Amino acid sequence: KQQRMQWFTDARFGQFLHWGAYSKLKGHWASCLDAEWIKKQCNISDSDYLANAVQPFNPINFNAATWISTIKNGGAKYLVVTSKHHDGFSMFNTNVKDFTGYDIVHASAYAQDPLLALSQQAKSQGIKFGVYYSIWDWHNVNVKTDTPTSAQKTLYLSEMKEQLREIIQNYSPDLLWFDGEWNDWWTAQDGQTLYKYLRTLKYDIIINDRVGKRGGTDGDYATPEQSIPSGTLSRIFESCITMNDHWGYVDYESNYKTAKTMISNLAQNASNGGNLLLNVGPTDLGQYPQLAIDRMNTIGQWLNVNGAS
Ligand code: FUL
Repeated sequence: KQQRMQWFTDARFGQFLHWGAYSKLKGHWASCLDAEWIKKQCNISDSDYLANAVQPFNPINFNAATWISTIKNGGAKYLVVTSKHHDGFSMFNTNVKDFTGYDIVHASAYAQDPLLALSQQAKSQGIKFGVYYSIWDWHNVNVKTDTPTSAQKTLYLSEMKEQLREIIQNYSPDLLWFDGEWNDWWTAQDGQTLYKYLRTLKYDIIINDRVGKRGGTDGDYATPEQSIPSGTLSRIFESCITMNDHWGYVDYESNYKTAKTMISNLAQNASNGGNLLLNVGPTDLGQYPQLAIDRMNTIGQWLNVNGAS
């Protein structure tokens, strides 16, 4: 395991990307405000979400090479990008029943696969490629009720495994970052079974603890959220934090942390043996917000002078 985890523990710094159909709404639904949770928090119906977020989503300015260069200039060694958040919308080309037709290639105006472009660019620029996947799913017909029968759960599980197989086959990720495991129907045992299955598809893949119930032995590492541990933890960890007040894009973001704060978060984590996964929410048109680009540049400059190789 230590060998398998080596690139990750050496990396120290990764970039998190929350990007999906919700980005199209830029944080607004009438007077209700939210980012990647907007569908649930603002009670958007399936048909309204389809018509206003999913179908018109068309990030024409997306350029994978530019994103990866920004990540690299900032000194991050890997990225984790949302392939499917809680809204159930797939940001990649999926052909799995009950998911296909609700994916960026088949349902959105864009009709291209950004995950493919990102995985290729990451590989060519030497950045490790991680994929976020939400177990909780507000759209999949089998589990959207949040109280699936065991037959429905079994169906969802097999479809989810199929999707993860697509992801591993088509994008060869170095890491899988699960989330949304806290619902009532997902168990630690489900997590262990899934973990073992995924390792048979790619033996050296790294998987976070939210594949299970975030217990001390779930997955390969712990994922403190919006907190920087003040000391070492009993296992490998990666703190995920936002640059501002949201994970997904909103057009009213004003509260960016300073680059100095982010650098000190990074240094504190590194000194405690952990990684920092610093989040950016790209826009509906597929660009990094300028303030995020500025922060990445400043962090990169600091690391060039003060960082280890
Ligand atoms: C949480 C999610 O609910 C948030 O939307 C975000 O993805 C964060 C990293 O994990 O559990």
